[in-house]
Amino acid sequence: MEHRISDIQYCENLFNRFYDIGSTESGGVTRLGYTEVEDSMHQEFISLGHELGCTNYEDEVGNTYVANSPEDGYFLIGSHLDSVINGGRYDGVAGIIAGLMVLRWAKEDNLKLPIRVGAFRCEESSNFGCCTIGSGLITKEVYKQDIGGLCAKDGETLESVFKRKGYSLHPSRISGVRRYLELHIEQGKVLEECQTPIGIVGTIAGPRRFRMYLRGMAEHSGATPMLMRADALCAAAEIILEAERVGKKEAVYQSVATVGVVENHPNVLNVIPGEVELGVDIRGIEVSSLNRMEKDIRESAEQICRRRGVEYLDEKISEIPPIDMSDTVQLGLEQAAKRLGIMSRRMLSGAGHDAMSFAGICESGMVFIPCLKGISHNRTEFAAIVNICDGARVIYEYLKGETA
Ligand code: HGY
Ligand code: MN
Ligand code: MN
Repeated sequence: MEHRISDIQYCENLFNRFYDIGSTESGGVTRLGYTEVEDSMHQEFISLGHELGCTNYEDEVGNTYVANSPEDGYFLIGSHLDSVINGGRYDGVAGIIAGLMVLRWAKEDNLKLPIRVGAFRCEESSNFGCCTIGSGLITKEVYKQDIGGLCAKDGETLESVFKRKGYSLHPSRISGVRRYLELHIEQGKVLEECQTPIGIVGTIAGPRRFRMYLRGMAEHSGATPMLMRADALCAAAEIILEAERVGKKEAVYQSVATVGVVENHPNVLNVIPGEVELGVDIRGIEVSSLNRMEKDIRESAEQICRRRGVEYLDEKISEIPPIDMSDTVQLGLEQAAKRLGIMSRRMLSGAGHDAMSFAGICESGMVFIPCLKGISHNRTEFAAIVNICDGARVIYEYLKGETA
């Protein structure tokens, strides 16, 4: 789709206003949830909203909203401004930029539609091990249990962060949301490979996460014979490969399994690893496949540790089921793309998103745009400004259709 130069320039300006925040030496960004860096992103978001003549407010868990009207029954365009460690600059940010572009077009066209853009805190599991904390708490859809005990990378508990910032772990549920819409980079290769500018998400794969605790025996690496060891890291190595094997077995159901966290203690050259913590992330769109993976990985881990004389303990830290987006919204977005002459395709999301939190309280939909080679959660993540404009236009066209 052809875009006005002014729209391309505005989109670039928005991207550049966030660009430097949380920059790392290796060229990526680290903007962990519920940290001062994420606060800076939210401050920039508020300034950009004010420049559009919008108001802003913060909810009880620190999510920030920019609104063109105080009216209830509003359309909420959301995403997040936190990132993984040394991640890219488009994951989440592209969705917030799209929301601001929609607000600007609605203002230009004097469109009488209450629209709010929401930046949800701590969407990534990188800081507290759990994802979509801001949107999951405010919708009361994800975290029914108390998550105050979750520990950030720096050791502070979520409860302590909330106390310090005056937030509540038990907020009133968000209200007045008529539809939830989110634009996001695909974080996969499908759109790029099939040269389609717009993806319309049908189902978001459900993420389940576990911590595994392995306790062997820390001993002298030189004086302890090979057959007399309880090496926790060797047990972990077997478990990691087993998780990969199980994930590959279930790949036919679009499931995946990853061990993304390995904490080895004491992690020094001349001591046999005594204790290891693993973080396991499995995803899938079929609950039966998720259940098989969970069972297989945990049972195998227990057997591996028993055989090696290593104590084993695990705990599930989060489980969100596969979530379907609204059929009506999917159709509406598809028709909007068609009216604009932009090619679109229905697709799945392997990654989790704040839209998971909203699907249970209002009709929700997601628009994907391509990212270079499907790379994400990596400093080389890249999406073209014109693709962000395409996606934002589809959302705006959908909203205009809602006024008819
Ligand atoms: O991990 C995810 O699925 C997302 O990037 N939060
Ligand atoms: Mn992400
Ligand atoms: Mn994201």
